[in-house]
Amino acid sequence: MEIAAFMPSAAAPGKASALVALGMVLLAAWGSANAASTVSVLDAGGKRASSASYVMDGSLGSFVGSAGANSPRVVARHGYAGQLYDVQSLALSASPTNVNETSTSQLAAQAILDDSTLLSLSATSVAWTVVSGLISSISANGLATTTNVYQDTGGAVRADYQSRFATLPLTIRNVGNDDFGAYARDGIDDAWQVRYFGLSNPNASPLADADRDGMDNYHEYIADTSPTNALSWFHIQTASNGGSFKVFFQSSTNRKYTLYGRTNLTSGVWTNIPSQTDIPGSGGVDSLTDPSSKGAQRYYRIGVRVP
Ligand SMILES: [Ca+2]
Ligand SMILES: [Ca+2]
Ligand SMILES: [Ca+2]
Repeated sequence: MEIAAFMPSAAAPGKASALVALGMVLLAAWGSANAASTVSVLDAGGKRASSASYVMDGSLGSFVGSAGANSPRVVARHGYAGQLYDVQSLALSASPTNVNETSTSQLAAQAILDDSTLLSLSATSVAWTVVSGLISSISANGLATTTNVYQDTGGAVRADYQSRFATLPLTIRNVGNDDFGAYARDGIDDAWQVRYFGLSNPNASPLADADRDGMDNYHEYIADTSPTNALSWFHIQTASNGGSFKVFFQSSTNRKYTLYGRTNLTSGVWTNIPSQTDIPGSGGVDSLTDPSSKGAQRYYRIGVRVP
């Protein structure tokens, strides 16, 4: 913002007084090579100058006054011991607005006054409430505390001051994947449990086999198969030996697969095939191939890993 300095015309004092006595005085525009002002009007009392761009109160023998610009609307006051105002609305802020789960954010409120100036409010003078989201509390001094979430989650807080209120959205960031409510610390990604079982369902526990397909929830999670569809469970669908062994399975794009083999079904060490290790799934029926298996008797299994 720029506030132009006001310079009365260079008339002699006696002449200026005579002009003021006539009422409104039109002052000529002033300018230089670096600055210019629109035409200013001086009121009858000789204390206020205004133009299309600004208003400026002068004073005679005291220290109070105000100056302002029209666009953007800003008013500054100087020298007043206090002022009367009306609160038109509230402006809220938070630091940070993207707050981690089980962390805090400091809320703040400003009153927007009838002359468009801002008045910072102490947080304790404002009544804070939670509108929505996993915000466990807001202290009297405006410190909001978030709870665990299973994914990035929106929330909102509200501030009431006098007869005005405002709301502010916050984002609660998911930091840990296994810390949400009844699903915390059970080895399964909470978002996966909520996706299949809702927010708090005993059927989501790792040892439960909700769809009774013989594979419990923990292993369905590792394989990224559906724990609520008995036709969905991880297994080798087919195998072929067209010169070398190839095994087929339904894959997930969120998992990686490794082919293990050995020559005896009941004994020996399962050894991974180096070229068939940690292969990303395509989401369709994939296959892994043992290139060294030609003519040999071999047994296979597939390992699944959560990246
Ligand atoms: Ca979490
Ligand atoms: Ca969990
Ligand atoms: Ca299943």
